[in-house]
Order: sequence, then C-alpha cells, then structure tokens
Amino acid sequence: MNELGYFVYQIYPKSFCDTTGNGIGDINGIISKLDYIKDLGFDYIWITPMYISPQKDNGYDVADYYNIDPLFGSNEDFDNLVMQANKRGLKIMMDMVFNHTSSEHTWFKKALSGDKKYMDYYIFNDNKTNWESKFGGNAWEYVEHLDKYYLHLFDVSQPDLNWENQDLRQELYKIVNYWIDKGVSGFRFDVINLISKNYPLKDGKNDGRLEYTDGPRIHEFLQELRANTFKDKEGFLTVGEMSSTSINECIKYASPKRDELDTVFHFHHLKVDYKDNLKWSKDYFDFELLKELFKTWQTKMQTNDVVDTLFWSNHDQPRIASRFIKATSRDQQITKNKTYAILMYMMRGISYIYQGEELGLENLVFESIDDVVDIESINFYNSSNMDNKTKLDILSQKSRDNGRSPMIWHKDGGFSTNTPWIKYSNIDNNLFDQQTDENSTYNFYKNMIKLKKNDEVLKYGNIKFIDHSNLLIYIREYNNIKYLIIANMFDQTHSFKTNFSDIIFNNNATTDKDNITLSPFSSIILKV
Ligand code: TEU
Repeated sequence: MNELGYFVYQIYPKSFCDTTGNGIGDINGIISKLDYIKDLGFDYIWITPMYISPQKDNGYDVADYYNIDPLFGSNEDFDNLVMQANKRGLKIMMDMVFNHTSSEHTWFKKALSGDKKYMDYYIFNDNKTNWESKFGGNAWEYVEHLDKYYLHLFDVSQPDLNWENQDLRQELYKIVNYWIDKGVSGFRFDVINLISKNYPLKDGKNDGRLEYTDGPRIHEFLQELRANTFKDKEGFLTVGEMSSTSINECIKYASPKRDELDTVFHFHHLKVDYKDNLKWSKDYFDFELLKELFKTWQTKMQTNDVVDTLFWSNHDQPRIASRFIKATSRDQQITKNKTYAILMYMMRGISYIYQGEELGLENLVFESIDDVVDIESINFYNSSNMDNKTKLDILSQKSRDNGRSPMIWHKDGGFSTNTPWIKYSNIDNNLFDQQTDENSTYNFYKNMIKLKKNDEVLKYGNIKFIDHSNLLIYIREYNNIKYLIIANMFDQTHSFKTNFSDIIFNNNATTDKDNITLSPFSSIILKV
C-alpha cells in the first residue's frame, strides 16, 4: 500500500546537468544533483535511455543494451550512480526500449547481411501493409538486396523486434537481468504494448494501429518477461508506457493478480488539446473531456485495485506550465503551476514528476525550423502544407523539444559551461531565484510532496469526483476523514458552496462561511 505515496523523478540525461562542458548532460551531472532530488522528497529516479546509440531518437534507438554511451559516461559511472543514489535512499529505474532496436545494433546489421537467425529477430516481410509510422509516413522500409521490407513503427532507423522469436525474448530477459544485477530497482518499458503484432500481417483500419496495439500475445509476453526477471524483487517498480491503449487493457497490465507490470502510463488526458484528435493543432482545450477521463480512469482503476500513475509531463510532452489555459502574469503563472500540480498529484496513484516541472519551466519559442531538433517535429514541419508561421506556432505548443530544454539551475542557466545542445526556455524560472522565495513553484513542489507523503487521506483515500462545469472537484476519503480538492484550471473566477471544518492547503482561494471563491487558477484543499 505504501506505493500509492511514491514520487518518481524523471531525468532526461541530455538536458539535466553537464559536467564535461560539451553542452550535453551526463551521469556525473546526475550524481552531482542527487542531494537536490532527495531533498525534494523523491523515492525513485527514472532515467531515459543512456545505452550506446546513434542518438537519432535521443537514445530510444539502442545499438548496445549492455553499455552506457560514452556521451553520458561509462558503466563504472553508472555503478557509481546506483551506489550514490542508494546511499541516499533513492532507487534507480532504467528505461528499456524493447519494441525496436537501432538499425546500428549488431543484430540488425547481421539481419541486413542476410543472416536468417537475425532476420527472424526483426519483422521482415515480402509485402508492406498500410501501417503508418508514429513519426509519419509508411512503417515499412524496402531493402533491395533482400527484396524484403522491414517494419519500423517509429523512425526508419528503429526496426521493430520480433517477439514471436523465443531466442530473441531470452536475449531481452538477459539484458533486464544484467541491469538488475547492477542494482537497478525498476524499469520503464517503452511503448511495450506494441510488441505483439497480429499475424498474418495485413492492412488495418486507418493507420493500422489495431493490428499491433495491445496485440494477441501481449499479456503472455509480459507475464513471461516478469517471470524471467523481476518477479520476486523487493521494492521493485515497473511501469509500461502504453500507446493508444484502453482502460480494460491497462487494468490487466497492472493488476496485482496477473503478474505483468506494476503500473502503466496512459496518455488520454494529454490529448485533450488535440483538436479533432490531431496532435499538430493549436489553442484548444476540452475541459469536459479531461474531467471525464480523470473520473473514469481513477474510479475504474480504484475499483479494480490497480495503482494508477499521475503525471503531466515527460520528455515527449510540452511543458505543463505553458499548456491548456495560458496565464497572463508572473503571479498568475505561479498560481497556475501550483493548482495544476495539486489537481494531478492529490489524486490516487504513484506520481511522476519530470525534470524542470518543479521549477515551472515553460515551452520554447521557435523563430525558425533551425531551432528545432526533434525528429518527429522536423518530419511534421517538412510534410505539412500549413504556412511556416503556423507550423512554428504549433511547434512552440506541441513539439517534444519543449520538454527537452535544459534544466535552469542558475540565473545564467547553469546547465553547462558551453552552449547547450538545445536552447534554454525562460531563464526567470531558474532554481537559484526560487530557492529563497517561499512562494516559488519549487518550494511549493517540495511542500506538496511532503504533504502527500505524510497524509494517509491523500495517499490511500478513496477517490470520488463531483461534477462542476468550471471546476475540477474530487473527494478523498480514508477512515471517515474526508478532503475536498477544488481546482480552477481557468483564467476566470468561479465559486462553489460547501461546508468544511478545516483548510488543509490554500492557493489563492477565498472562503466566506460556506462559499468558496476561486480566483483565476486557484485551488484549495478542505477538510469536510
Ligand atoms: O514514445 C512513444 C510514443 O509513441 C509517443 O510518446 C510519441 O513520441 C508521441 O506520441 C508522438 O506524438 C516513446 C518514447 O518516450 C519516445 O521518446 C520515443 O521516441 C518513442 O517511444 C520511440 O522509442
């Protein structure tokens, strides 16, 4: 039950802290900030891939699963990181990318040379299907000398692995065990619900996703993975990143009764600003849908005794500070940062906070396509026929680069002594200034984590939603103690009537007897 109070800090190593002066973050940089993370109150650190990789997709294209890319340090540095983290009571979670490898992986090189054993580690086919790559275009690449196509659900440099092949599955479990032996305490599995494809391979509806999403053998594969690796590990935490999944599948993936994963990331709540389901759209926010999603997922997960994950951001998402409704002043921005955090992390589940979110880091402004680094964003820019200004505006709202801007440790940035590989966002959000300001976003996050960790109602309480057209409201209840959490996500004032006995936390709301007035972006936690 303890796990409902866990907080996990996500690190995107490239943008966290650079100690070598090459403009790219590294493992020693992470080690130098362990005290910072511990002091904020976190239990686990999830680090995105640091394995040897050509970095076409920033490490999600793995060329060697057993070795750390020299870009970030060495295997010895990693051992040191685990040791230093554990010493502070922090646990390390690694990111495992098992839907695909890099085309630079020796398995794929051998496959391309015609070696049958390794060709069967991947998905080669005589024909292509209509499946679309998540990064745009058809998902099959023709290899002339083999006269076959290979599948890549992501970039052409990320060929999909064939989980039907038992030898391959054993290879993957060996990798997991190698890192477990090095002392890691958990894994995040990248797009893990895409690994089981529907055979025979054929055209699917629309972009073809139903042919490989939550596929026919997925639960069997996950059960086998667990049985062969982390099954009996104490204090171990796994989370599967699920692409376009359904609630019923997620309940299965994370049900404690089924021995698959502990938790899942699902993303429906981060698509409520996709107009007509299109990521590359701007200035749109469907509040009704967001409320409905929180209510459905939270209550259904609870009924089925499944632990949900709570998160607003990661390295694929724009910054939450800049998302949905815009704040119009600095004060309003800080109030908004706190309210959005309250409404998310006071729900029921394990909380994941992405580096820089605790500082309220904002999106980037792109003046030209030359500022853009992300492969998905560049593909969109090159393939869309919208005008260039609109495309750049949309990228400033939606590009994955927004989440990848460097941490801002000091007034001058402080991430590196050199020019960072990607530009900084608004420097006003630096840690240095916020540390001494008790009203800062940073100090709020620290207090909020403490608040939840020390409060049984907020950790373990049952959740129930109350419908309101302008406010997000829910109740947490434990041992007959009830809290009401009320959040105003908008830039206008809204009110709510309720009796209460105590105020647990107040972020700019006012109370007059039973009338609660919520000024723009304000929130309040009441004992009722
Ligand atoms: O992302 C999976 C994924 O499909 C999305 O998050 C995707 O980046 C976004 O929806 C596109 O609009 C994971 C990783 O988190 C991401 O960084 C990798 O690029 C991707 O898998 C491939 O490994």
